[in-house]
Amino acid sequence: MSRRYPPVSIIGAPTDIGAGDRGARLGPEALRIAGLGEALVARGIDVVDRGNLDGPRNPWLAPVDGYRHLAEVVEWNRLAMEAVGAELRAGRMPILLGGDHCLGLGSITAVARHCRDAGKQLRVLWLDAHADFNTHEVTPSGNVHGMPVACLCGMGPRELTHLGGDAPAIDPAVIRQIGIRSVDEGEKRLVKEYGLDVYDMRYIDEVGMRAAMEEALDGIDDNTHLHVSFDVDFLDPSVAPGVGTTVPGGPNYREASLVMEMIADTGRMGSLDIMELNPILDANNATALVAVDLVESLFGKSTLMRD
Ligand code: 6HN
Ligand code: MN
Ligand code: MN
Ligand code: MN
Repeated sequence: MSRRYPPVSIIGAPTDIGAGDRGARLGPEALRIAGLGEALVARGIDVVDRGNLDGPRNPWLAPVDGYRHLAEVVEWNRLAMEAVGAELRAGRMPILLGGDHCLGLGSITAVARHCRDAGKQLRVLWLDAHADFNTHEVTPSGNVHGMPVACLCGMGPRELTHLGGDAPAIDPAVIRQIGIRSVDEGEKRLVKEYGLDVYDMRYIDEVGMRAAMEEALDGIDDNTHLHVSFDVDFLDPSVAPGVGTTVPGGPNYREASLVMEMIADTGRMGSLDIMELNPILDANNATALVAVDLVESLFGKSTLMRD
């Protein structure tokens, strides 16, 4: 093995509180059954599974003032923030298993705090079909999994924007969004206004995944903490059908492998979210197996002979 990785802690967040379909609450178990922990151990990594966070149940209600389940979303994100923060303080790499992508808010709020305390430069790679930059005014659904990036940038309800104390938790300039191909009308205006660095599928088709990733990773140095927020719907639905919000035209298996390998090559990944896997919509846990395979690539497994 060519590279050493810090010790890893797996944290399950079994909830679909921010999603439009139920089932992502089963994601952590599906990833465990697909062999996530064992695959990392087999790569020589020290892995501890902390088990699951225990948050409120999903009451499955209609939106109120543009948000579904806001109080429960806040509580799940508080739990995620505390669990991720504790691992970072212990010098370990947290892997947060969603659960729906609203949890990226809690996870990245903790990572941002850690970077401020440690004097590290933060870079967030948001691998997703969606920009997740909605607000309660423009959301078509009220589902908070469509809003975490906006909340991190200071736009949203105070309980979420100030989850870690200060708002905004991050500067939009630290974010690189990759694989984007579904952005709602009002959301598009906000993405432009905030100047998010978006590598959408049109751009990836034109320049190729390698060039897009080189740009997205440009400027990373020894002092960078790289946070990877991997929404499984980033992948083309032909590769990953087991998610609630499939969007055709995503990265295929080879392109996704290259993304993960190029991230691994930086050696700077310090935290990871694996989000939106919905085993109810999957077939024979196939999407979980693909996700685990790609996470192995994130930890240095190469499809080429470079190990
Ligand atoms: N995700 N833009 C849509 C919405 O309802 O806001 C879909 C969001 C999907 C969010 O996949 O993490
Ligand atoms: Mn997402
Ligand atoms: Mn998505
Ligand atoms: Mn920078």
